[in-house]
Amino acid sequence: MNNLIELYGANTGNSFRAAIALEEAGILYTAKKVDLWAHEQRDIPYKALNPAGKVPTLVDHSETPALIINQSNAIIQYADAKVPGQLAPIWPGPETVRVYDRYFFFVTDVIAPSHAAFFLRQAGLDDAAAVMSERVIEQLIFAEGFLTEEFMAGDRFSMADISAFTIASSVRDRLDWKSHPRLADWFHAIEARPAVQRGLNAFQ
Ligand SMILES: N[C@@H](CCC(=O)N[C@@H](CS)C(=O)NCC(=O)O)C(=O)O
Repeated sequence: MNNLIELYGANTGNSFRAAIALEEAGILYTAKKVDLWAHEQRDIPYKALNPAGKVPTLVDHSETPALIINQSNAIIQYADAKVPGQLAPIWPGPETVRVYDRYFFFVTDVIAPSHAAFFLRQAGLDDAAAVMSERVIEQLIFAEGFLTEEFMAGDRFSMADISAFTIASSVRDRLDWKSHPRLADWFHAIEARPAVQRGLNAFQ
């Protein structure tokens, strides 16, 4: 626990992503649960930190003025910059390039369609939402090809595993794991990591 760094979040993939990144980087923080059902994300004090009324939000009071980060993937970048070498090999080098390449694959080609599916469903466009949801599954299956070694971007855990794991978790009931044993083994190995478990339980 560290009162200088606060992570506001809830039991959602975006919040888990941020918490897992802090845990894997070994950054001490205080988790602050935002009750989405009670619409706390829309309360004025919280919206002063996150005008979009979304989770997660990281506040680093060790900086003056306090550093406020509203995007889960920017929180991953923050954790990587604060403790270099934990979430990606230190730049430059081909291993680092591969980590960033795969990380952005999950951010833009898998997580983004999943967000799009959510909004299409909310708009009542169920057929379009289904196309986007299917795309998420297809892209995760495609990513099984990345697993030539133990992790999504080589032989060490990285931010690519964080982005991949959180989106794979959100569709775990729809993925045909039996037909994708390498993906299944990777998923279970990531899920079993103590820091990942701490991140998943941060907002209980
Ligand atoms: N791009 C943002 C997305 C954040 C986001 O959409 N958060 C959702 C939960 S997954 C949220 O706070 N929803 C509450 C609401 O919209 O009222 C990120 O990656 O952090």
